Amino acid sequence: MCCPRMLSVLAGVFLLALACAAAACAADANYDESKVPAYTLPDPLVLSDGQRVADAATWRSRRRGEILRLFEQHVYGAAPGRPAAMTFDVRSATADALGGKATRKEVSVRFTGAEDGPAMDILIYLPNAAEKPSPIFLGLNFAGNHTIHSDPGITLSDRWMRDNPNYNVADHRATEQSRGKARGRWPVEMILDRGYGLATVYYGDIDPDFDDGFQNGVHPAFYKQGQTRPEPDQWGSIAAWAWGLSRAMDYLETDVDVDHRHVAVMGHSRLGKTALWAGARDERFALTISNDSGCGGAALSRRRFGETVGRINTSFPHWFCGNFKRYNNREDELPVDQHMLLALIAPRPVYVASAEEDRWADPRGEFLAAKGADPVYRLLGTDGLPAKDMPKIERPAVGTIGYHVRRGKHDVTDYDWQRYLDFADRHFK
Ligand code: GTR
Repeated sequence: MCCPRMLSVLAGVFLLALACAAAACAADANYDESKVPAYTLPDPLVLSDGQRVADAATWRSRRRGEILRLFEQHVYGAAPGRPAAMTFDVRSATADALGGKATRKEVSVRFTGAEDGPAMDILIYLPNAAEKPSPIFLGLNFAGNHTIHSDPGITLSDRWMRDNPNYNVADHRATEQSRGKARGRWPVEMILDRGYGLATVYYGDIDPDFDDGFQNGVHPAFYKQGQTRPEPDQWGSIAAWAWGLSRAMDYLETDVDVDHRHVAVMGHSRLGKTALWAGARDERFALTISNDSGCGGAALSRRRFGETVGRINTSFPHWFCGNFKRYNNREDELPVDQHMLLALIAPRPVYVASAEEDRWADPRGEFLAAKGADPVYRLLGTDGLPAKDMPKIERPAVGTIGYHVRRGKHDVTDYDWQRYLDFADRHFK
């Protein structure tokens, strides 16, 4: 029999479970540093045949390629190359946007060249006060280009998006009230005032973020005859989003107002994982920024702190390649760990940012991955990460690898952007 008291306890437990699921705080997630299991990281400077990588030439000619292929095969999946028939259509260019501060462009990229095929829209702001061509930040956004600023000149996205009352998205469509809803994460004026441009794309243009067996988004356009979903070592959604960033880079290379040798690729959370994979694969990205990317991004998988491989593959089966599921609860069998993802970016600058309260993303695991990439950065003649121990809150450690942990929660803040702008100044100017 259930007495009223028991009923209310049961209801309480149920509500707690719901709240927990919403906050993605798995009841079984470990947040206790003393319970992090002992682990041994694979050595980025040992070749698969056991030989040591003793010089930069061996890293370049042999080891980098080995690690890249391991991440393709076991983690993100391999993506196709640049489609030969892809087209760019500059749909608008306005020199007096944001009260004269910026030039705004909107560019449609048709991946297969077909009008009715998969496509993405790039929104670009360039600083009018600075010399052109401008260095630029490129990042995917979560809810449409129209959310990054209230500028009425931005085309309102008509794509599928996740329902979200905070963003005024209903029936999977954005509304006029969605404009500017993500502006807290995109300080456009601050970026322009520092002399940088900003380019952004709604990630759902490339692949809508839900598990539909890869029937929508870019994947089907690249299936071989008779293929209905990617092979276990072919691209999942993160690899597709990263591929989209490379296609945006293809456009930026053609834009005379953009300094395409100084493009910084940046992303938050799942899009931070994406920015890292894009920066790792595509050496045209001069600088890479990971904001709170966590599991499958900058955090070491073997620590099993906060979100784990098993948990992420269960919540988001479409993010990684099929083979990655083999490593659910078997992290030690992974032939790589995420310090090797950061090492793939070497010697190009990489910045890893964590937030103190974002334990789900494992701040310490993100720092340790940056530390684990340091020997590769040093072998390649850079200063790597100048920090022996985890830096204190809001005391960034900055070399060719940068790291900070700021106060607060899982988010992108002005504090983060100020550090990224300083980091870009340091390496671009
Ligand atoms: C969470 C996921 C994280 C992170 C985050 C986000 O639910 O567990 O890995 O990617 O979403 O992208 O906001």
